[in-house]
Amino acid sequence: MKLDIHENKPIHITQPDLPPFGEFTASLKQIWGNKWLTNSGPFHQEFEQAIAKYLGVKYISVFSNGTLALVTALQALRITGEVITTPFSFVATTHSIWWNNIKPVFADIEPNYFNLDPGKVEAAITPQTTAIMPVHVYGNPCDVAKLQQIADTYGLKLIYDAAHAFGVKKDDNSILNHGDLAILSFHATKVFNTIEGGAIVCHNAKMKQRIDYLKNFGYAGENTIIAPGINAKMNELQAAYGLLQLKYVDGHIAKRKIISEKYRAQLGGMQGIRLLPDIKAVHHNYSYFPVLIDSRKFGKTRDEVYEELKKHNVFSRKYFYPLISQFPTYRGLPSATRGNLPIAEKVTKEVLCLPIYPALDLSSVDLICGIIRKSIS
Ligand code: T4K
Repeated sequence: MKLDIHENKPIHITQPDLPPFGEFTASLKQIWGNKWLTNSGPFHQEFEQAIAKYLGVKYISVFSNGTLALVTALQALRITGEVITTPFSFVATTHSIWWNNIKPVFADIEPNYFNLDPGKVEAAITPQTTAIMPVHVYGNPCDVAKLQQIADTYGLKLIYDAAHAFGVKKDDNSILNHGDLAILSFHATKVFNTIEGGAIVCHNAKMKQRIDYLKNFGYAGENTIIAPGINAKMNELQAAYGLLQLKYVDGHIAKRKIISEKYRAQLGGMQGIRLLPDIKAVHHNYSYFPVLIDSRKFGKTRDEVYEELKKHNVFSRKYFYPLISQFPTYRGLPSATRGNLPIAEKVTKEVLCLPIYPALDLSSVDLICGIIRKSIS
């Protein structure tokens, strides 16, 4: 196989999907006419309604980004003390806890899909625990039933970081309907993007109103501030762009599925390479394509494969390495002690996410798999 087709054109882990330029300029024309740029304008309102319908959720409040949505979710539920969370995520998950002056407590992940292990969550509960913040890593659903059972038993709130889980359904029900709140990210690198953006999904109108107040400085009417809110509003340009994206996202997910199947066909069964199987009852979004490389069986380490791909201008990513608990900011926490999170510590050394995005052509997938195969020959 020829391995040099892309020598001059890098293949990144992802590439954002953009709506047709002409459609966006038409929206911009309207915004220029409205002279309404932010603070819950007409596009913002229309987008919230449209996206709630698309996702199959009752209430949603859109944000300027996912991190501020996480920070605000903890405020909305008045979380204090300790929050049990996963070390195997993007660092924003734990940062949102820290920014609220709450102590993050790391619990280990389960070995199949790398989500928080409910048994380990239960073992980490103390009198200071007030909430659990799991992540649906790579869009694969957590064990929502068990986590809810633990939350109910111990009187804890459950806030899902669903940044990777746009459009994911389990048994035909949006995964976002689980927990007290679920948070989305619409960052450029996500399945659905509004350039930057995010959202909180909630289950009743009162909670939506509280979240809407909090993202707008705590304003409840012209002269009333009900809490020390923040500025986390999505602007009209992002909302208009998001409305257009909704028309195309199903097609984008369908293309991702084809790419994922191509990777599976090429890499499945390769000695030392483990893939995460799709789950039957789940409508996946194919947001990431993680592989685990067992160096003893494969003959090369994850880092060697990463470097080999890089030599060919293919930029895979080690999502998530290092673990959040291994960063200097958090490694002093008792729950971050080495040996306390054995599964996460193993997975973080073996995992590599391969490029996946709708515009990635199948010949590039062949190329990437060819480089991986050739790295051991
Ligand atoms: N919770 C979880 C579980 C998350 O994964 C994230 C974000 C959050 C919370 C926070 O949500 P936000 O506040 O971000 O809404 C990226 C993203 O910046 C981050 O949003 C994402 N998770 C994380 C997993 O990945 P980086 O540092 O890897 O991104 P970057 O800039 O290196 O981009 C990756 C590649 O994508 C580039 O090499 C090329 C391509 N790219 C990127 C951008 C931004 C493009 O082609 N065009 C672009 O505009 O963090």
